[in-house]
Amino acid sequence: MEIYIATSNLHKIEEIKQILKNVEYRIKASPKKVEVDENGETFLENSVKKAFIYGNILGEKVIADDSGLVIDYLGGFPGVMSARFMEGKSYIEKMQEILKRMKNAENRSARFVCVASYYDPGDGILISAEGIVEGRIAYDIKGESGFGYDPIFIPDGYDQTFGELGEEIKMKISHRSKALKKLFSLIEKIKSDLRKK
Ligand code: ITT
Repeated sequence: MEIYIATSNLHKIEEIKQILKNVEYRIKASPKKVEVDENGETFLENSVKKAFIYGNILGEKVIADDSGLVIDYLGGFPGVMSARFMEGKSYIEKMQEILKRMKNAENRSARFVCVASYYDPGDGILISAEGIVEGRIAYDIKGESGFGYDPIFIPDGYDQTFGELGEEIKMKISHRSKALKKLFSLIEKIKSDLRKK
């Protein structure tokens, strides 16, 4: 059985395929790029919206991911705006701007949040799960691994950014990995409960 990934972000596709390499489904990139107006106020709202729109357009089972970096000192910013903040500028420029806004910040606590949603347009089942990795914002941009804001995020328990820590550690502890693992255990549980009825 196949599940398509409802995203146009190539980095997410790679991470999701890696995280889900042992599930019993074949995880594939969406064959179509679908425009979704991500105007929701929460990760949950945008995640469900992406899953629902992609699922209905493709007519296939899909998983969507809405995620972002939540910084306490900036009142939760960029949060759901993580992708659209300073749109058109490079991530180096975006991270420089964040570090500038946090120049005097002692409280550097932050977290990456991901809400992953599964939608099957065949039976109408929609399931979502959240994953969070707590950490702090670094003083400098460091490391080239990963994508987006990885070079300024230091997860709890480590002294280096996700950009420096590399793929293997990120895959173990990331928001995306936690959300997807929870999501797939829920899918199994709900489907098996429904089969018993
Ligand atoms: P889709 O909507 O097509 O999935 P997107 O990149 O627009 O792609 P989001 O709206 O979920 O996805 O925005 C997520 C943004 O949050 C992403 O572009 C990064 O800037 C940031 N982000 C999320 N997860 C991240 C991670 O693991 N590492 C670094 N930055 C991340």
